[in-house]
Amino acid sequence: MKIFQLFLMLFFFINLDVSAQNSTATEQDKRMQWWREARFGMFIHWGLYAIPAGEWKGETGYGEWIRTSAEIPLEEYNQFINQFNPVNFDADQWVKMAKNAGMKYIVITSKHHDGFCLWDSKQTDFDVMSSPFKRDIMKELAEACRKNDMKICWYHSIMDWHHPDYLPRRNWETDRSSEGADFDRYVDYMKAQLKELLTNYGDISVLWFDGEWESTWTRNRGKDLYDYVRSIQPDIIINNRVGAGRSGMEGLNKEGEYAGDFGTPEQQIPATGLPGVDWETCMTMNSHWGWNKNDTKWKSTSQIIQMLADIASKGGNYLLNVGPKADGTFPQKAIDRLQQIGDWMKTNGEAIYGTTASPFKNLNWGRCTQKPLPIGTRLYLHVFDWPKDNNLVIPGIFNEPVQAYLLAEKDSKLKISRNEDALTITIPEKAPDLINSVVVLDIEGKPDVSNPPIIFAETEIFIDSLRVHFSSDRDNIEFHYTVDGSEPTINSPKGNQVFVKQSSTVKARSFRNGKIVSSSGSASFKKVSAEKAAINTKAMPGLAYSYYEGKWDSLPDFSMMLPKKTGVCNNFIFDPREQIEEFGFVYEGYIQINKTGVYTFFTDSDDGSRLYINNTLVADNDGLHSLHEESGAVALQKGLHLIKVTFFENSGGDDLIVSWKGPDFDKQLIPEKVLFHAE
Ligand code: H79
Repeated sequence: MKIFQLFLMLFFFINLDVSAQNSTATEQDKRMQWWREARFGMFIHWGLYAIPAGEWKGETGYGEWIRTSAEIPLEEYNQFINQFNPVNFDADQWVKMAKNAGMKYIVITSKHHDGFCLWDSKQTDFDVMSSPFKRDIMKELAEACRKNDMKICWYHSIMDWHHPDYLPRRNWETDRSSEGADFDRYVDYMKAQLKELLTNYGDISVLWFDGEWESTWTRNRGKDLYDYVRSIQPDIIINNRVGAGRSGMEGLNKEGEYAGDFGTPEQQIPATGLPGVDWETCMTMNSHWGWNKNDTKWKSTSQIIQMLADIASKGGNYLLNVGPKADGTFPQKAIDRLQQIGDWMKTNGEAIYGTTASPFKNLNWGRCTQKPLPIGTRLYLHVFDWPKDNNLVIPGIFNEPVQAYLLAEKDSKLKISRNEDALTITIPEKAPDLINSVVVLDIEGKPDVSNPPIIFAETEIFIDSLRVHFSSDRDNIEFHYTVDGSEPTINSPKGNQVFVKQSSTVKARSFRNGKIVSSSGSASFKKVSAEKAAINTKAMPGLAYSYYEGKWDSLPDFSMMLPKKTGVCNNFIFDPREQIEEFGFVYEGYIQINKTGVYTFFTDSDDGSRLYINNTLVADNDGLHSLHEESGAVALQKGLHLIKVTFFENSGGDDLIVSWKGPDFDKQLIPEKVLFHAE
């Protein structure tokens, strides 16, 4: 990703997560405060699927998806309800295990995709009250949480394989007719259930939606649901899966689609956290969410503790899953791990709770988290690899050190010395902890570390000249830069910006009092000439389209195929389609450019798309994926230019959004009035 793209992304994330919800940043900050402090929560996946425990007809790899993965007919699956009798369930014990592990909130499946409800719901008989157990599990847990100062949160699946009105049906459920099914009625059912969950159980801290990726779920339904939930509990926090804009398993949202309060990377930790965006990694302790008795792939305590530190060092939360057994107890392996994590947290929790992301890009011995002090900053150095030479080196930090000590031994006074831009802390021979020993380093001021300057320009290409500017969040620095790719020195030109007039590699470096205080950042910009406009073109309003049918995993060569239908449409729309899945479109025509300059084109599509200008590929967004955006820039003369967009939809969600940004306007949908086709 280019630095200027990253900038754009941040801009969007920061703006949209609040504006979409009509609340101000401070309201949002207030609402998110406990969650940002908490950093560590317990996910619980529990339901009928705990009974087969991952096994069906000799296959042993299933989890909470068993009904669909093993294609179990509804009536057969429904029978599990008669066996659901977790007599050893003890809400207090569960909550105490979470609390003892250092977790601050519990997110439990009120309903997973199978549709079974763990509370007493008046909306359905497919709930715990119809099982032999007949106890409202949500009620008992909510009460136990309240007693133990633990936040209670619901995971609630939008997708529902049980409710007759839910659509679409699984394609293998051929004998379950969808005739008469009404998705709007399903949404009413879901809302009535959420009303129960949000009125009968006290304050609910998070609503964690899931199963939003099917074609029936839309951006507007998401916004409506978000508003509905917050109209009942205004302070509740809602994850981004309430909307239809999640961008794959990495769990963050594509631009403009942030209908929710936090992103949800699943089973993964984003390589770099995103400042200004709240996110939470959810992860299994073994390799299933629901209980699977044959799963031997348990993560070690050490892996889990290091992941917790890794996530905190990137500014995120960790939601660690337990899949309880059918008798109501936690698996022993989970109990052991929770206990060991708790042992570490008792000494080191301070280095996790309420911390923010590391100021360092990379530390070869571990991770760093930080907290502001009344004056200065406390850095928590999470040392995974305890140096054998007694020296813990913190590279590229310019602050004056105040004190250093081991978190496990608060009165240990560690010696600190400086060697140019590195601080070295003299540490004892023996690590206080084999997994992650925390060394506290207090410094004066805000962290001033040698990250290179950020180099930013509107686009990567330009026609005449381009303004490139430099920034950094550090104080008291000056930039020296070069435009020929060489390393900037004190003798290089100084300033916050440079206008480049030819293709250049720009490098910038931070200096303070004539001394280098960072490595150099680098970015390349290319001078191009604007493509000539078409001449003598007779253009009519609208785009020519060709409509195709077929099942593809990537864009086929439409030029080799016969379209099912052709015609003219105003826009990049699917209206001419004859089926809602397995189709493709080619839109072709001209786009009118009113001012010579550099234009950036974006396609945002589910599934794949490509955008060509004057027969050159500008944005390649091919592949089987949920809503995902790609872009590219091109320099164009005033006049008409060829535009072509290809698109295919396999199954699930479908969308094609084509936007652009020009020299005198911000990113927007391409308006119909600039689109034409040849006569
Ligand atoms: O509850 C657990 C899982 O059962 C549930 N989420 C966690 C918390 C889950 N359901 N499905 N999956 C996980 C995997 C689904 C992946 C995909 Fe997609 C759905 C691939 C394509 C559609 C979402 C949208 C991810 C990529 C695009």
